Amino acid sequence: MEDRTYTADAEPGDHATVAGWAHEIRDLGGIAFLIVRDTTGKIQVKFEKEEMDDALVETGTEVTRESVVQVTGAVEDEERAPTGVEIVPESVEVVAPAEPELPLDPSGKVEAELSTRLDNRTLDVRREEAQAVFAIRAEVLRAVRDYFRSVGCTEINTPKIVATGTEGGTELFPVTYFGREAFMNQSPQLFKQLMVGSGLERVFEVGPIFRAEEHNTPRHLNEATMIDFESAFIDHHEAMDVCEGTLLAAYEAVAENCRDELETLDMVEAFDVPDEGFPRLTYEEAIERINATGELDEHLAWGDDLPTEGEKALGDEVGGHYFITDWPAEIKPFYIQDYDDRPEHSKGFDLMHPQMELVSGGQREHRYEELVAGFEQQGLDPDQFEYYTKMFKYGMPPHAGWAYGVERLVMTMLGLANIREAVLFPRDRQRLSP
Ligand code: ATP
Ligand code: AMO
Repeated sequence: MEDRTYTADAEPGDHATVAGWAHEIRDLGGIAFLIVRDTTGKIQVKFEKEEMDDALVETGTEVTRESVVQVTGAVEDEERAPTGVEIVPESVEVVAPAEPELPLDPSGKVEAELSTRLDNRTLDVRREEAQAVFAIRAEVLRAVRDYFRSVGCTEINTPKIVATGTEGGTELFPVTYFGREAFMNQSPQLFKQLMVGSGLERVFEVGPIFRAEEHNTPRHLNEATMIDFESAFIDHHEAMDVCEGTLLAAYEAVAENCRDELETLDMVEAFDVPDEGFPRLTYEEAIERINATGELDEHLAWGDDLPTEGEKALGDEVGGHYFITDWPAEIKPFYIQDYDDRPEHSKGFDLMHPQMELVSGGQREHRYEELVAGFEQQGLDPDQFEYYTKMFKYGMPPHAGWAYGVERLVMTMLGLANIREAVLFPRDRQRLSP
């Protein structure tokens, strides 16, 4: 609409046309108000019944809530109006009517179940709180891209229909690909590694990943968005530096550019940009400290994966983000490099938020013979991965990288109780539409 003014830009003295949703109608007898809401905010439209055309008053005051309306009139100062200005209308048009019964209340006054909200996501994201979450998610991705640019990365896009898994064989969604077996990608892992061996050297990708995990938890999705980073000529310690830098860049951008959204979410006080220099605990230190908390029924032994309660107990103790390094080689994937002088220890790391894991990463095995041997140790057939391994014969530099789950980053940043709050159209075991 060429001549449309956003509600936030309407200034006293303007003759303006605003368009948006009928948020609320207050009829006080001789005077009535229609509140029009658009993406920038709300504005009051005043109907003085005695002084205005009956048809105009009727259209403006009998419109159903959440109908799309367009109002043209004079913008005036009005102290008593919620935003200090109001429109005295000359015309009101109902552009798209809404049925009187709504599946949920977009003003947020009446709370709806999460499943009702997700079934009606369009109406749900008319709520200010939901809009704020997705505005912040967008700001996180913007900041992350800027940060990657500042450290010399090229953005890439890799295939989502693939021939092999990377993160363990059981969690793949199969697809039929012209009669051949194929899968939805679990991670861009192998492709991003192939690109550090190319002329690009240092790459990142923001894209979807698919995991047929049977989990039904508040922090797992079957389709998630990952931020993947991979760079030639760095080791796992330098990869952790970039990993921390990415998180700080995202938090700083939100603190600086999303004040209104944080206010809407009542997060202004609670939102802290973490301090630099996240602690780096070895896996061994981590299990010792978890055992010392006494929170687990059984003591963890070397080689055990960390159970959720263990992660939480340690998270409570550390009280902020921290890395766990030097994981047992046998619980990290084939592409992670082990220490030559203690091969049972890997150069894999995780970045933890006190509540959950946010990132996995590590130094990669770039030596062809060792890589192929690693497949065999994990019971995988190296022939199936030939498209990947063969490029390690033609000059593959040492490299390292990691991946964040975007939804977990946003969820932990905003203290959301369920990861589904951080994705527009979540895919979980029950939900395939919308
Ligand atoms: P007016 O300023 O139009 O003469 P009023 O004092 O005669 O207002 P009513 O017309 O009966 O009162 O309005 C009812 C209520 O609406 C009052 O509580 C009044 O303060 C409030 N009100 C009137 N105009 C506005 C406005 N433009 N914005 C917000 N509230 C208003
Ligand atoms: P990993 O499997 O640990 O590592 O995944 C990286 C991060 O992605 C997020 N994530 C998920 N989020 C929601 N639902 C899921 N089902 C889900 N699965 C993963 C988590 C997790 O920490 N290739 C390696 C990364 C690397 O080494 O570069 C990988 O995929 O936040």
